[in-house]
Amino acid sequence: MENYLESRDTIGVNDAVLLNDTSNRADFIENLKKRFKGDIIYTYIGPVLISVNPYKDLPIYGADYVKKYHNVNFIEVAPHVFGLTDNAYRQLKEEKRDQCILIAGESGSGKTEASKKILQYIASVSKNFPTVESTKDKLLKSNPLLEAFGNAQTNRNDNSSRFGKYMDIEFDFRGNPIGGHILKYLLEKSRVVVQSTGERNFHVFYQLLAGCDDSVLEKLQLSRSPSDYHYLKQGNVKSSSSEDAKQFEIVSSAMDTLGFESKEKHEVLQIVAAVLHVGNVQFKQDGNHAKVTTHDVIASASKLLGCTVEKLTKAFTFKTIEARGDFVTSPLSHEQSLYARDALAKAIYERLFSWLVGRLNDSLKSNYEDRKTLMGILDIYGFEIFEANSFEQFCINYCNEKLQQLFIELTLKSEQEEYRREGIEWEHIEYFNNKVICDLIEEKHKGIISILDEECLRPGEPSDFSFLEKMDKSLSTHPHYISHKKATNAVRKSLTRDEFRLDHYAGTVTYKVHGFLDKNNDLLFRDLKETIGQSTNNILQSIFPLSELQRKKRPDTAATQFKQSLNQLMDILMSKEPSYIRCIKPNEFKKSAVFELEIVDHQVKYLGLMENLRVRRAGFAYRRTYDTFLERYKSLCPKTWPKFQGTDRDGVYVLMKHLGYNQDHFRMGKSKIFIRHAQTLFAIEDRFQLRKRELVSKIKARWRGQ
Ligand code: AD9
Ligand code: MG
Repeated sequence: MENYLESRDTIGVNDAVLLNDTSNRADFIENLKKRFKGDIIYTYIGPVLISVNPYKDLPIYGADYVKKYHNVNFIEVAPHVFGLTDNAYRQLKEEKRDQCILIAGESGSGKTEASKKILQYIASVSKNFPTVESTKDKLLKSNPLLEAFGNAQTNRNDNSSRFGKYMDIEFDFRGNPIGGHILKYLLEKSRVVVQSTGERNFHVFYQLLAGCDDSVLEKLQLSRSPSDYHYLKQGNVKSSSSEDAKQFEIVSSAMDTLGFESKEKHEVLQIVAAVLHVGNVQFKQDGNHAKVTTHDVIASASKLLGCTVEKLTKAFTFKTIEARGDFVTSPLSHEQSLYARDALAKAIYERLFSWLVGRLNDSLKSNYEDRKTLMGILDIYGFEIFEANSFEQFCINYCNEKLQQLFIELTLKSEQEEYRREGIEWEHIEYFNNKVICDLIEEKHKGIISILDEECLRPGEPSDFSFLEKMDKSLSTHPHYISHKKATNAVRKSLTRDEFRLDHYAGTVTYKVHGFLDKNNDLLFRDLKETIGQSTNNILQSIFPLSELQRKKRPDTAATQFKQSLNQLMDILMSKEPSYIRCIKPNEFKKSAVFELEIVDHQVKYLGLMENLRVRRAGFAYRRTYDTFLERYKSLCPKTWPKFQGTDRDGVYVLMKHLGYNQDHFRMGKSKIFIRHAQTLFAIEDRFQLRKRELVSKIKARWRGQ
């Protein structure tokens, strides 16, 4: 605790609750800025950790730091992701309570980095028995593998997560990691076939081209240059092939650690290579249907996909439909063939990604029979606003809304519960509850997802425009939905006829409606499924099971599946003891040492940090159990020094009265004292330091006298 109080002498304050005026946002941000400039990126609001992305490597994650935080109460040391993790880990070990660490913040704010530090810390402080070592190794290696396939360079972040990830680390009764399990959420698969300017496809494609041996490259019939591939050159990004090559080594060795056999590994690479070849297949319009013009390319693609050229060509240029038991085949146009080609590439890649996660889970599975305790780490894609926002941004931002809602409800709830438990009066704090936006998106029958599904399933000729029209009709009065029809003049001018706008908790986003129906339907032509399902590649065969062709029931739409999986995730998180990390991005240029007030201000506002601080404060800035409080300060009152004859609670009361404090300064809970303002605590601490010096000099004087 001494260190915690000494925070007044470090740069700014360690815990924003200690600021003189906690309702002043400028002061709060000034504190973050001062610390950031001094390379202190972490600050607490009570138990919530704020992290400001430094955009440079800081020497604060080494073994010395692990040691500093290990088994130390987190408020006794400067704020750090290790401190928060240690606290959760100790609760898990000592109280056998499942934990979860929720990391939020916008794209590029440092969530994924934080999640890696958590894993690193757990791996460092847990025991190193051989079995545990191997589990830890696998857990650590799962990151580079998943990042290679699921992360990409975007305009906001060079290593942006394009999927949501929830990972449970499983522990035995001694608190040693024995296994793990990963849940993944909606991969942004459209990136496989299109990238905006300045963005790349998923890392693995570039890593493969830069890093594999010449002999493998030849087998995969690839060249080294990304610009030879339609799926890799659209973003026009210059990237470092040496960096990609280095990363390929890491990914390849991760696969070894995770137990991939060499055949399996080769099959994975074949699929990755096949996607690149598929992207280079070209067509021309010949009469009323399309014909393949790139014969060498389709030969390479079919070889790597384990099917014949004839079958693949047919699947790209014809479509078979089942109608009342009969199969009708018709030719595709040039445009439809391109669509089929891209749909196949996306489906293959997405299913490969799911297969990889499943494969990782097999490898991380423990055969521990007793009750396991769990620590979940949630690292999702952050809130994002691009120039053009589509179905993917809609899902990503919806996911962030859900997480924000969980944060609001749980932080307010747990704080209120503590007061109730302790019998302390509670004044309600107003805050913006984004449930209204979650409802707008997900409410049954009325929400955007329902409207979208209805359009997708409607007979006739539903289109993106008819979907937009329906939304405009039924949601126009909603305060967070802005339609180009109903909006004011100024807004109308800024919205085109194919757009709608949502006022998200984290900002206003304009969505282009193009592709919503198609992406939500997420259907793949039967001919393509059949062709790939008969592949000689074992992985492809397993991820395109032919039994799918027999299935009569239509699968749930993409948005509905996503909604269901998010709601399940919320249940998982609610059942655990949560800790929070709120990541902040200091500037839009991925630059170190630049702290832009406006950008930080916006994030502080929408993350609800000021409300969080107010609740924490309004609230009592400081609380301590009676025994620890009395133990520290008992020397300040003759009735409690050297020992109080009575309960700790009475002792604390007598002590506080003796120091001249009353109900305005503190409240007595059932097991804790609650001190309203930090200043009160500082004053007590100052008196304590003075008293300590007096006592020490008395003792010294006595020694000298002897
Ligand atoms: V996204 O929503 O997946 O697009 P994240 O995950 O929030 O985003 P990420 O953790 O990937 O962001 O951080 C972006 C970049 O910032 C990293 O690649 C690092 O270069 C940099 N970063 C983030 N945190 C730290 C840190 N603690 N120390 C040093 C950091 N650099
Ligand atoms: Mg990330």
